[in-house]
Amino acid sequence: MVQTDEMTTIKQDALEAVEKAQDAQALQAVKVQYLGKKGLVTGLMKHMKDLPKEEKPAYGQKVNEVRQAIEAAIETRQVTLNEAALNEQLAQESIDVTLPGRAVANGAAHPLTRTIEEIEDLFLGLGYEIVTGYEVEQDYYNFEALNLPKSHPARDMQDSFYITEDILMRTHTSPVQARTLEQRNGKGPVKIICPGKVYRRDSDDATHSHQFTQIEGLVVDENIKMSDLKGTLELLAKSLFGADREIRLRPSYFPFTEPSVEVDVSCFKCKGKGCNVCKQTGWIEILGAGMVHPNVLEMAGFDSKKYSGFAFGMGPDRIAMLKYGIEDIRHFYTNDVRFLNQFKGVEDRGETTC
Ligand code: FA5
Repeated sequence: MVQTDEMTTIKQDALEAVEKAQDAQALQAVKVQYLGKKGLVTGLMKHMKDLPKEEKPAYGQKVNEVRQAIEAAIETRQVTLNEAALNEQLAQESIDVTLPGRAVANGAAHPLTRTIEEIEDLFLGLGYEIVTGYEVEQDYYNFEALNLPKSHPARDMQDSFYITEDILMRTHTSPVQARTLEQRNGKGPVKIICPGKVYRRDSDDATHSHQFTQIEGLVVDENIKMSDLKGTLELLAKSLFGADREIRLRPSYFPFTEPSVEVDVSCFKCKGKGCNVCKQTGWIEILGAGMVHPNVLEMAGFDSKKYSGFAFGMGPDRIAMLKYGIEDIRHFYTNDVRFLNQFKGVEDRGETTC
């Protein structure tokens, strides 16, 4: 029978072609050639119409057997080819354990973090607690509780980002002292430092950033005097900038301290002779400070006749700039690894004298 011979030939050719296929692409071509819509096996069905009715079922069954045999062969071949491809890939990708390893890119502490931690270490050693507050703060704690009522002109000293009429991004870390005093229910001693981020509507330049850091210090107890403040700040200056540093206090104004001072440290570069770092003055301003205003104590529930205290607020950004000779504050906030890499292995310049 012609159709049966043809069927046998097609089957044998197909099985041979399957065995010869060397990759998935060749195997797919064989599949299309024999089993595709216009393939040879599909073509065999066309003979059906010429067959007597009684032969049609048997013929159809045989064509199906041929199709199934070819499909099974393709499937088996596919598994073999996949295994071969995997083995070849594994052979090519074998690991050479004798190759030298790749260097690990390790980081270093950010100069600001370094400076803040150095200051924290000093004060922890002096028995201070670290207290953190809220960056989104109530107007009351940021200003009013610090002796700055709503219409006070000194509010202009700190241009603020307001969120609502009564909520703002804190402009300094001083609200943490107001909150802490309130929580202590009029009972001393209080001895805290408060590090954190603060925000002001200052336009950014080499020494100003709209976001920067501050560390607040507050000590409240019986008999706290200006000399305690001076001694503490002297220790801070020597610790940060070297044991031979001196400080000087200049009269200043902050609504929450009375008297208030600006604190300068003798220039660590020229030792007071005058240079570009200290703008030829021999002194560098590092912070604001003063004796806690009695109104601040009273508003927080402390008896200002019994208790007195000192407070100070410094900007670690500017301290880090001085310590590490960084000429632009914006470097701290742009995360440029070329800048940050320079601080790998940098030792602190200051000596801790306590
Ligand atoms: C204050 O913020 C007071 N709360 C500090 C204080 C606390 C005084 C307790 C008395 C008692 P002042 O506005 O001067 O003060 O800011 C303190 C420090 O923050 C400055 O010495 C400076 O180092 C830093 N600073 C201020 N504005 C900026 C800014 N835009 N960018 C970077 N640092 C700034």
